[in-house]
Amino acid sequence: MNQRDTAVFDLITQEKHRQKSGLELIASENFVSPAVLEAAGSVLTNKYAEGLPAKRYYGGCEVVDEIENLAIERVKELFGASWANVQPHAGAQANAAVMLGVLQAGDKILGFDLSHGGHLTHGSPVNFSGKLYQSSFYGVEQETGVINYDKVEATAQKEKPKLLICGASAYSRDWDYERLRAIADQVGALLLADISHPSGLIAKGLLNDPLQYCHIVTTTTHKTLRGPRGGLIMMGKDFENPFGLKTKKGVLRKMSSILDSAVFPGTQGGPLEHIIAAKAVAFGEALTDDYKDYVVQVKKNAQVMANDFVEKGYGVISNGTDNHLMLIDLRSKNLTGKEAENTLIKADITINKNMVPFDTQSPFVTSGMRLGTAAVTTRGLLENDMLWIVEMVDKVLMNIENEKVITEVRKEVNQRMSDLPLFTK
Ligand code: DSN
Repeated sequence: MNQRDTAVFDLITQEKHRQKSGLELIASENFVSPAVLEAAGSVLTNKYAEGLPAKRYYGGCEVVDEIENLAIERVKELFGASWANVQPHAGAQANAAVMLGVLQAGDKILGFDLSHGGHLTHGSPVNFSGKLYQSSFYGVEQETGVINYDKVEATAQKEKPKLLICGASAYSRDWDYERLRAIADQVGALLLADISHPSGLIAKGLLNDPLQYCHIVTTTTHKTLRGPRGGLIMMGKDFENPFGLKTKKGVLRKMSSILDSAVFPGTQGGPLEHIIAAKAVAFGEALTDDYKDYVVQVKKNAQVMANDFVEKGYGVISNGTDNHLMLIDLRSKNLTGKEAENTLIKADITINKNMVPFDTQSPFVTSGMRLGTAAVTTRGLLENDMLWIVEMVDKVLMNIENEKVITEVRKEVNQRMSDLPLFTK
């Protein structure tokens, strides 16, 4: 039992080397601090704690209760929320719990089209959200790459969804939550914002505030928020449920109680208290001025990167970005997303292929690639480095058959990145 499991730990060492020596441009990834990593790898993984702090189904939860309360209080302070549940294991689980809490099977939902930058859990037919509920979608305008809220309103009027969902995994523009709330109110829908991607920028006031207008907000904790892999649910203001659900004493149940029950026992078992501790550490970090400097730099870096791609003739959707990511249509370069992803990885540059709005390719091939600056900014890279990154990406993409050029780029990338820590500050 004391023997080191070299099969696994050698692979972990290899993965650490990969992360250190390459350029991580996947928009949904980031590098956590040593403190977040320590909490995630702690003995808290040993503890069962089904239930909520002070209302558990197991003994010995005094310490994890304090940890979970810390995570809840910190995230409420960070976003100005009045209520939060930090147990969802991931963003998908947070969305599943919200839908279980506010919908009946067969109810209508309206979300942002996956092929325009939306997310699987917002109604895709291959996901529970599209199988259990009747989904319809809104998208972006072909000419601008931006959402037309008049069209969202028209679709909402036609479909009369019970839940209107906003948020995306590949949309680089800010959201008009105030307008979306007005639309939701017109049709009697609840409004859910899934802010998984830009939540770190929202927390520090660099983008519009969804908590002011949306009934419910979900996010992952590992993207711009720079915590462990996980999810959470929040509300700006708790409210009495509009479905007439009552407590045993005959009073209307609060949404917070319905959502808590939808997480456990509705959709999950025991919470991952080691991950909740790591979330608490990450939220503590996100409350600092250093983190504000970080997200400001993430946004600056994304703008410089997007502008430079535009200058080099790449089809950046909506011609720029308000957040940490950009979606690039490669058709003007006669490339597919699959070719770009597969070639860039040979130079240790990691991106993901992505559908672009009105794509003519399948999801396995795609016409686009998605890039983000959250991870490279954590490594300490600044605006000038973004110009270098675009130069490296462009050099590879313009020479996809030229192994010599690709090898040269890989060496340059490795040389520049290997000396930098994964987490700067
Ligand atoms: N897989 C995440 C992303 O890359 O955006 C969303 O679930």
